[in-house]
Formats: sequence, C-alpha cells, structure tokens
Amino acid sequence: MYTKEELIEFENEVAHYFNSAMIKAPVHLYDDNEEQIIEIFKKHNIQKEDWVMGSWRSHYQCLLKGVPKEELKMAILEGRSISLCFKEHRVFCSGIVTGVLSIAVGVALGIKRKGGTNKVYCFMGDMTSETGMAHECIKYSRNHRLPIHFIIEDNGKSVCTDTRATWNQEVLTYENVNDEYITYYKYNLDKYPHAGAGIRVQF
Ligand SMILES: Cc1ncc(C[n+]2csc(CCOP(=O)(O)OP(=O)(O)O)c2C)c(N)n1
Ligand SMILES: [Mg+2]
Repeated sequence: MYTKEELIEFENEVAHYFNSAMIKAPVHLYDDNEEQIIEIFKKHNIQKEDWVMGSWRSHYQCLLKGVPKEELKMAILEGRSISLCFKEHRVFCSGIVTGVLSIAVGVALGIKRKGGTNKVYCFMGDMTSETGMAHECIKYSRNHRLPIHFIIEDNGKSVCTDTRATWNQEVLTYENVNDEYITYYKYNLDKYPHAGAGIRVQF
C-alpha cells in the first residue's frame, strides 16, 4: 500500500515529464484526494482478484491496485494515461465519459452468474455520476444485487464547467451517499488544470 507522500511523488514525476514535453498525449492529475483514495482501498480491502475500473484520471487507482510503478510510468510515457488498461492486474479504464460504467456492470454480472466472490470497484467523477448512464448502471446494480461498488469523486467540475450550476442542483444526486454500493467523496482539484500539468505542451 502506498502512502500519501509516495502517491504525490509519483504524480509530481508525471507532471515533470509532461511539462518537459516527454508525454505526447493528455495526462489528468489529481492532487488533494490521496488520503481519501488510500482509505477506500484499505476499507474495502481491494484484492488482486477484484477489478478496478476508472476514467482518464486513474494513475492512483493503478498504483493502489498493484500495477508496478515502472510499468505504469512506461504506459503514461507512451501516451496511454487517458485510458490505462492492465488486464493482468484487473485494471480497466476508459477515456470516454461513462464509457467504463456499463462494462463494469457487465463484469459484475459475469462474476455473479459464475458464483464468484470477487468484486468490481468502479470510479467516476461528479459530472459522470449525473449522467443517465450512471443512474441506470447504479439502479441496475442495486436492484440485481451485483458485486460492484461505485466511487464518486467530486471535484465540482467537468473540465471547466460547474456541475451543480449545469444541473441547477445544489446537492448532487449521490452527494454524501455512503452505503453498500456507493462511496462519495469531495476533493479540490486546484493544483492542476483538468488536463496537463500547467505548461502548455504542443503534441
Ligand atoms: C463522451 C465524452 N464526452 C466528453 C468528453 C470530454 N471530457 C473528458 S473528461 C470530462 C469531464 C467529466 O467530468 P467528471 O465526470 O466530473 O470527471 P473529472 O474529470 O472531473 O474527474 C469531459 C467532458 C469525453 N471524454 N467523453
Ligand atoms: Mg469532476
């Protein structure tokens, strides 16, 4: 298990590579959510057999799931940060907003049908959680009691758009919902822009 400092060190390294024009594709960094994401992996005791699914912002999930640091770094340097997939480590991510959700539900359904004991952990941002696709996937998973847990990471925005202003909704649908199927947490993405690491890099 990584410490907060180790996660930040990895992210700083990626930011340095990006700002040095060594990565010729977008990177999406976190900042400020390290303690909360470590706690999720600890609390749920996420194991090798479990699946972790995420979005364009998924390097912390990869590290915490057990993807070796060097392997992850190489994938990011090769420009694959936006959709990191490591089948052998049971990590699957998609750069398409909501792209991963139905796949995560399908994998959970497969586990249930085969009588498996492992589980799917599916991460999504606040704007993703307000889409129709998220509502359907969460409803289906709850009603069919699938072995899946959704984690909603709320930084208040979708790129530069305020999620609450978009929907004219002060409290998001899953805000503060913490139960068998959902973990919701808030963090401030202040240090980095939505994509990149602060210095404009021409691909
Ligand atoms: C189908 C689709 N539409 C638009 C985009 C562009 N896009 C990439 S990330 C993103 C923001 C989504 O916001 P949120 O779910 O809150 O995630 P965050 O980036 O804040 O973690 C958008 C609109 C995309 N990747 N896919
Ligand atoms: Mg967001």
